[in-house]
Amino acid sequence: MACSQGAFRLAGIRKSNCQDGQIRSNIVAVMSAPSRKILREAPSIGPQGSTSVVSCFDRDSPREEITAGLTAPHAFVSPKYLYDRLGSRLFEAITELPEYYPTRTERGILATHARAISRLAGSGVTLIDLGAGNCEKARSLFGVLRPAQYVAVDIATECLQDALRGLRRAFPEVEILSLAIDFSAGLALPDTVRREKRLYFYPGSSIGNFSPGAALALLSDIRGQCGVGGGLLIGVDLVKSTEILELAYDDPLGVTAAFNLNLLSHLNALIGSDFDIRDWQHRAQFNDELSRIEMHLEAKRDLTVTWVGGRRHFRCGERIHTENSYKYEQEAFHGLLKQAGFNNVRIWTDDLHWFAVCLASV
Ligand code: AVJ
Repeated sequence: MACSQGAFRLAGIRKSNCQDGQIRSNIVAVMSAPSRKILREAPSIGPQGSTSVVSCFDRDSPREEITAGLTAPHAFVSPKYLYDRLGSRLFEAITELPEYYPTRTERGILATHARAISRLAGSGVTLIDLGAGNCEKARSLFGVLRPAQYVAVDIATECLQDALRGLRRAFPEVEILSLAIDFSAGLALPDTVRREKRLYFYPGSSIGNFSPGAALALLSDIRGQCGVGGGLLIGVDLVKSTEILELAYDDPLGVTAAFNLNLLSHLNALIGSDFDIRDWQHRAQFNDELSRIEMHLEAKRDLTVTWVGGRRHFRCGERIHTENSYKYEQEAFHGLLKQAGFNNVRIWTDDLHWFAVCLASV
């Protein structure tokens, strides 16, 4: 599905059942660079068990989208706004915390099973890295996997360029591309991406930001794109004790708190709001029923926030929901991959069964 210049295409409207029985409509739009308006589903944030919010907003001015979330009965902001410059650096710091086990656990699984992974994936794959970031995880596979082409996809590509320079030097035989695409708004790739043996790589349990229904839609999209001979290599965080989960998202050093609170400075810069960070505190809780970590920002006193185009009064203790991070039972995630149309699934985990890496093919 090549994406022609300047085109804006509504790829499809799907309805899928969520785990909580709610019907979610998922509007997926495919767009190319010059298009401004995008239609998408905000990654599963919203009041508990509610239907998803479908937003139509201007790419360069997220004001309407943010206003809609801040003025909703249960205020929420999409987790994508956690990642401004400082936010991306704070996230990198999180991945080095002893309490934040996902990054190092996944790295260990990939290192231990790199050979098995490349044997199953075959040689000369087109490795498509969704949310490449600093490319560290894909890079760890290069030595054994030897991809024919590497495509680094990310919304923010400044950080990506430095990483790619190093990668090009170390692996001159691999063709390396970078694409600035918000793939959660559609997976269409330009014609420069090889069609043969597409291996999508989606590490870090980023799939956990989506509700199970939206995750299924994304996995089905990937399944449709990778075709026969291709596949998906995906990392997913598994259910474990509430204590371990909550410590990973509320570390004693306060790095995750800073990461969450920094969202308010990002909003101040984006929409001219007057959030005072000192009025808010970080909250991270495991929601057992929905099997997800929820991050919120909680008002420490009664206050009013004002911005161009809106205002909102918050009572002391009232919260803004900023992120969901779903945790899966291994069997449930296996089921989701099968439902998405992947018939062959291999799963590797660590000794403690905290994290899983899955290789799925058609
Ligand atoms: C990047 C979405 C995988 O959910 O664990 C880390 C983001 N939030 N600490 C996660 C995050 C708070 C992270 N993902």
